[in-house]
Amino acid sequence: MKFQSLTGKWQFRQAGTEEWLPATVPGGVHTDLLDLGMIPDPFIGDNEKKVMWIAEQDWEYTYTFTPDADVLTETQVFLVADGIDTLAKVSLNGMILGNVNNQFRQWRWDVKEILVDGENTLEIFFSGPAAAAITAQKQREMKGVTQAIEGAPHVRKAPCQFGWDWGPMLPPIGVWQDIRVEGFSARIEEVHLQQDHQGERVVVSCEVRVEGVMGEGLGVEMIITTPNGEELSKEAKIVNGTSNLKIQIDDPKLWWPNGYGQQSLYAVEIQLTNHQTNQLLDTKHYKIGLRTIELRQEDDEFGKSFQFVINGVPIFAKGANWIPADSFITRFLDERLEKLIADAAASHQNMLRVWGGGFYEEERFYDLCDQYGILVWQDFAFSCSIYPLDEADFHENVRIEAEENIKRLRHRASLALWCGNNEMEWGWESWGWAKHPLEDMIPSMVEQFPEIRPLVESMGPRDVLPDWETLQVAYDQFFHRTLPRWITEFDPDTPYWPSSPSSDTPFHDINSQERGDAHYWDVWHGRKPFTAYRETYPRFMSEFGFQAFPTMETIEYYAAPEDRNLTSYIMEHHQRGNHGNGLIIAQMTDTFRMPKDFTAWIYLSLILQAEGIRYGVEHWRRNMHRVAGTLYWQLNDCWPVASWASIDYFGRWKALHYAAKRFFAPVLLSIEDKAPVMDVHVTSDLVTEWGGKLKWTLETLSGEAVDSGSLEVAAKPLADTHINSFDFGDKITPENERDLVFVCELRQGDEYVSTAIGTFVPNKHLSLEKLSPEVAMRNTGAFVEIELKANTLARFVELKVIGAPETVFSDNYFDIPAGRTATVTGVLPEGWTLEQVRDNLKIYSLFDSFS
Ligand code: BMA
Repeated sequence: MKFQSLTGKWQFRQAGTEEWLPATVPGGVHTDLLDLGMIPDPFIGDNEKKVMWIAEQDWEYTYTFTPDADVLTETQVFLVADGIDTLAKVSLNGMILGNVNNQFRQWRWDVKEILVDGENTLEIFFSGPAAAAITAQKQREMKGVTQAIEGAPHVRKAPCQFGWDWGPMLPPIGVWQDIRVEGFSARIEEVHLQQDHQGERVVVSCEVRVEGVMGEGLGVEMIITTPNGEELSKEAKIVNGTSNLKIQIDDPKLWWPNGYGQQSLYAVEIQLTNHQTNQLLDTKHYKIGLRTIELRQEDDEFGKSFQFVINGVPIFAKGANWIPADSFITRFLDERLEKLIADAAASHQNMLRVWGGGFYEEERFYDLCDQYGILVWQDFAFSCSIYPLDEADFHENVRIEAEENIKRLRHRASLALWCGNNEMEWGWESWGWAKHPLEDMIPSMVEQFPEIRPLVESMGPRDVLPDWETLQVAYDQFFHRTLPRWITEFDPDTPYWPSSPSSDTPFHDINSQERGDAHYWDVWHGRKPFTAYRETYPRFMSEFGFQAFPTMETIEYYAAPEDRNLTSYIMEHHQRGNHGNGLIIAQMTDTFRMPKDFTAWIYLSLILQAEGIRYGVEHWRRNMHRVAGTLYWQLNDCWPVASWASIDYFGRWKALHYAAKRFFAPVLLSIEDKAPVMDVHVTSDLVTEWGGKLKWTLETLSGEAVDSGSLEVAAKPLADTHINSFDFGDKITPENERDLVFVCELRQGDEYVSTAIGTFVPNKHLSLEKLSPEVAMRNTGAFVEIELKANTLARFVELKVIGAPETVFSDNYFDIPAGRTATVTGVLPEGWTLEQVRDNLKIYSLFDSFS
């Protein structure tokens, strides 16, 4: 195979204008205009509004090139685009190759007869996606999310790019992935790698499909390189364009999710050779991990389980939901992507859900997930909307999209689940997309009982689409029959789930506590207290979340000093959730005292989010015999904004991410606080028993023990162990409850493991005092080690190096009980000395937020 890349320096212009301007491919209009300094940074202030016109306009891109002689002389020559975003007409030398209309598909055109020896001109005419969506919506109304440009469901493009409750309305436009010319006589069209685990060995099989000129001597070879560099290979002939090969691997090194073992990967190379001419025609490279996967759904005392089982080990899924990492993904550097995945792994996450409102991720994303042991729950790209699945063209477009992406990703070690969509079965069940069966009776009931008229009128006008029944039938057909059939056909080894959330009992009880997965939003959208999490026992919690502002340095990026007030126009512009800032404020006052200034507001919002999610996760982990996973909403952001993310757009850890590192730890110490009773648990994700010691004290905030003791801990493997129930009913009184806390410290031998604190009143009522820590700092190679000894109970201690906001510490926003010493490490900022860190270290704790 001969390749000629067509990426690099192109030209572009707004349709109807004269002048061509320099462009970059892969890339897009927004980033090209930004590079030219022709638009302001859309992420600052309300600049988004000033650049929204871009997606309403049409744009032209052009590239002139001379084909390489060896490409041109091949018998087959194709122009291949891995991704075009989204609505475009592609022409070569004035000949139209085709109209494209799907961001998620690859496009291939035979250009053998069109390419000339000499200069060729490729032109791509893009139609504005916002304009197209709005026009299509006028012809046929679909339902979508309120924070998005109308009509988005008509366009096969990442739904959130049109706007979301955390994302700007800036749909990108451009060639967003590789584009090239391919010349070949025959090529590998398709490879299907499968594995059969037979006790002490694994047989890897490979089905190869070849396209092009089928000569006599065509052969294929599979070469597997084991993690320790050994090569195994097998050859076979191509017959009728296909071939099947098998290689047996003895003593396989299994691939495990993060926390359960190594992520051993085997390199697989497939070579297509013409043995008559001794010519290597094409090669493909893959990395596979040897593992079995099962989504175990067995009847049990609670209903039906929903448990991922890898290599026979039931996994408690710990993770988050993943959204596109940048509104303009083509500029997102590999290093930044790796940092996000590494940060997920560093907080003991083992699963990310590639949520259906984004796009099927790029290869680099899955490479990282394979490498870091992050299982991928992969949604198809449908979210919170009604799509025109009854339209033949739309359906066919989606069919090709699904087939291509299933085939592209099915060999991945990290791929754990195919899921039909995000929250659409929920929409049909309870968001008023479908009419209630009794609804047609309402007019006659009003006639009969006039007194109910005000009630009926207060419910507002009916909002169903005129053709909702057809659309619901199309939904049912697609997600419950068609798509699962395609999965069985193309990837029978990966489980399928119709929607998230779902109980797999179509349109019925979709957020059930008995079966399937659940999304629980009553704490955020419903304004219930964090304690409400403890009333839920889903079989798998695939979404729940609580917002916080991004870190202060990130706010400083988008909000000028005069805008740094929670309800200012700019702070509300960078908040897309309905009443978002109000919900934060309300929940905050249940837990904390009124913040004294803007810095305190931001700090409190961060620790509030961390506390809320901790509260939920600890409860579900304690109930791991019933709940098999929690994925909080959401890991990351696509622009700087107030959101549910634990890592903000610039990659800075919010308090939640540090909390995740603690509450997802393989051995978790937690307190189920039901003041005055404190139940202590140790939950373990280890496969062997864990032994340690628990030291507990009931003490004053300044550290005088009222009661204390210690207990041996034997934590059962892959289970929760209830250590003890402490009833302090006889010790806690209205007079002392604000000055007493229950402190648990877990150790293994000499090694400190963790601390948990239970309070008898909300944090806001604790009689906290100012922390004046003794601070000691040391340099250990590239690291700085900080020791803090607390004079009084310090809650949610925040460490910051002013001027180096990217510094990640081994822990942060942690508690230090009085008299104890906390030790944390961080990477010394590049070019900094220990002295500089000392001078710029800011220590802040809960007390400082109100006093
Ligand atoms: C769920 C998600 C997203 C949304 C989030 C926060 O509904 O699937 O659609 O951003 O909650 O509201």
